[in-house]
Amino acid sequence: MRFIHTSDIHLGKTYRNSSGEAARYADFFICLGSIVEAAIDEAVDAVLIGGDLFHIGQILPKTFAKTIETLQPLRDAGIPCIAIEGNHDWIHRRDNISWMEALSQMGYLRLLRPARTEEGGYRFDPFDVETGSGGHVQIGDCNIYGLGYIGAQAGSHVERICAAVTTDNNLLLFHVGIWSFSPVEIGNMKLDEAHPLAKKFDYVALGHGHKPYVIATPSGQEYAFNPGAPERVNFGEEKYDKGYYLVTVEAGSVATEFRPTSPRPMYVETIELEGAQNAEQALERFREQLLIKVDVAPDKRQPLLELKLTGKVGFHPFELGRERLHLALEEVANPLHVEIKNHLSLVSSVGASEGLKKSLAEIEQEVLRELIGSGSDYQGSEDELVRLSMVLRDAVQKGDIDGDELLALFDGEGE
Ligand SMILES: [Mn+2]
Repeated sequence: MRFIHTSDIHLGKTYRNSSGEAARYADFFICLGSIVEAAIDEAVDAVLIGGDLFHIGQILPKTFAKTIETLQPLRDAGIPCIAIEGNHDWIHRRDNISWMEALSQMGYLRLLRPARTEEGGYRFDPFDVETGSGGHVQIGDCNIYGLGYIGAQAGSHVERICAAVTTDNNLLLFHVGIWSFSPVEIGNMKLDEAHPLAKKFDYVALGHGHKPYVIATPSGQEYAFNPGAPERVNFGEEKYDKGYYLVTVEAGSVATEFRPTSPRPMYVETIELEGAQNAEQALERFREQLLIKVDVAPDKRQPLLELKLTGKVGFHPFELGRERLHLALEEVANPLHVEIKNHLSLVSSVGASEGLKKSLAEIEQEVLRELIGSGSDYQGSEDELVRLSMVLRDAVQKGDIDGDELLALFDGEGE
């Protein structure tokens, strides 16, 4: 038997209200489409999806329609798509049919779910095409079993899972992470807890962690494989290998090949602006560093960027507002979507331990001078602006002018 094992497709994910919303939404369907195409080219016997086909349980109707469209060629080719639910597909309302169940009833998927016995054991009923439900499906002489997402107790269920399987040539679909291999912090089990699975299953098809990894018994027998997400789903995945497994199982021996996919470029970078005196200088350095860090060759797709701005600067960090940064970004990196974390701090001279006996007026003027001086446009005119501010303050405090008269005062000073 030859099959493709993929997982964590996350259809429906996008950046809401971002100009790249539509293109980003399409990324995940394009990615699944490329895997479907490969399955047909390779004429595999099945496609296995280890959970998180969808990004959320309650998907939009258009996501459902696009999923059908993307899976249609697989169905037309007669290649079964065998799937389990992940934590993202999980639907808590039992009175509602889930989108995964609907796809299974319509014949686009074979959604595998175990039943539970009264004693707390597992039972894998044969998959029924009519109802689109069951926990076990046979392809050739291979027995494929499906567990969804169990959560934190997964490790303590291994014994019961193995006890429910009495056939040979077994495969298991399991949405669970393995501690120290999986980058996800929840829904994991310990490595030792997983090993008994190797006795029962020739291949455990994992999903959950978006980073690929392989699990072997202490004697070195590889038995559990996590392909990771084939597209970059979240920031943090920019350095992971992206792809899926093409697997051949023959008489109990397993051969795997990791086939790369083509995810959208993603960068998570720190931009160091330490010591920039004004916004212009900072923007210049921002551009220089982007050019070095982000590869924007014309044949590449528009990248996804997460940028952290750091350093102590001589102007108010608010001056590097979204609009100015976005203009510079468009010029230099042309990103599809960008998230900026502004960690800049203003160099402060107030509170420095010089002359403690200052008059209130002096302190006021110093504070004002610093505030004004931290605006790049006002640098060099601090004294004039401090004096004007004091005039205005005095006039307001005396209460003898207001509104238009205050503005007239500005005009007068400006001439
Ligand atoms: Mn996932």
